[in-house]
Amino acid sequence: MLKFGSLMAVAAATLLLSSAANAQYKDEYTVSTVLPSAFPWGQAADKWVELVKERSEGRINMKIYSNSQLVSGDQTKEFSAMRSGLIDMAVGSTINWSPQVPELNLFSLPFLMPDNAAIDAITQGEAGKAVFKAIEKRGVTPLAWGENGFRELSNSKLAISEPSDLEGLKIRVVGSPLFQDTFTALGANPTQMSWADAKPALTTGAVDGQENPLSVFDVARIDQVGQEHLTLWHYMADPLVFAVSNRVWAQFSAEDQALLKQAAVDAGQWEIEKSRAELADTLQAIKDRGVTVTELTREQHDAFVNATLSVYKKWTPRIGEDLVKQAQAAVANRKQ
Ligand code: X2X
Repeated sequence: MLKFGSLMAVAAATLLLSSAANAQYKDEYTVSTVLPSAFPWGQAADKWVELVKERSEGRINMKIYSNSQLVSGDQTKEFSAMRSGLIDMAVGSTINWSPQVPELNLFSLPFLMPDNAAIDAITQGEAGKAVFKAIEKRGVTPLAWGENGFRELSNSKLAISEPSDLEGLKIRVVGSPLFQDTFTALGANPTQMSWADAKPALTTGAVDGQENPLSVFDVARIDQVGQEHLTLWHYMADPLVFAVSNRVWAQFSAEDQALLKQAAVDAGQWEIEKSRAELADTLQAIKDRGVTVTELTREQHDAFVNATLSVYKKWTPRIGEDLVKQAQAAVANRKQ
């Protein structure tokens, strides 16, 4: 039996050890996002920070830097900055990280995921696990999924209901070269630019159109910069990933790693449910502002699918044949 004195010594040593471990913790961890708190994306990050603070009783503090400010507005640099330790954590879009993690282009394949059940079948299944492994292999620890949403097409010129309507239209596209290929296949004239540059370019008419989820169109008031036409084509959706730089991750105790992960899972689930539930009201608000909303018939939809098939041919080898097949099978077998 241990004497009281030795017990005290053990207790003191434990205290020392745990304070030594805590001493490695930063006073504050940086969390990068593109969109701030007015958007579901920013709210996902807010929720994560709040849950971690609460559950760690204030030991782990995170501060959000939105508008990609930690990478001077260039959202395609976020992943590299996290990998190199310049950014500790992020809630990032699969699109913005795909230049460094080619597997993430999976979600950008046009018309791969027809509905929410298809997104969930991929993220919550084997394909989702394989994508997380790909992220981890490149220096970042993924913890949970969130959602930016199905990206719909807007423009200032005409109601788009078939691929030929896009002929020659200048469309702002996001960070992965895959989007250049999709819009080129449709006959449009795509220009890649950051979110920071998108609204000014729409305002001056440097571009005619853009694609983003309804929540982004609504909150950023894209209708106010002449985007009068909106086509609901659901051609892709970008999940969000809650993640921590591997270097920072390794400094947390196993308990705190579990805490950070569970808080991310809970925040992600909360945000996905919330943003899906808000969608109908958001669409109504957009219509109420006088935006022409075009929905596609099955035939019109299929014309877009056929026009973009070449993207699969070029990008499947880059994403990984097995991963694409796995995702397609998950979608085909999804629960409705
Ligand atoms: O830049 C965009 O369009 C945005 C905000 O949706 C992303 O960061 C992918």
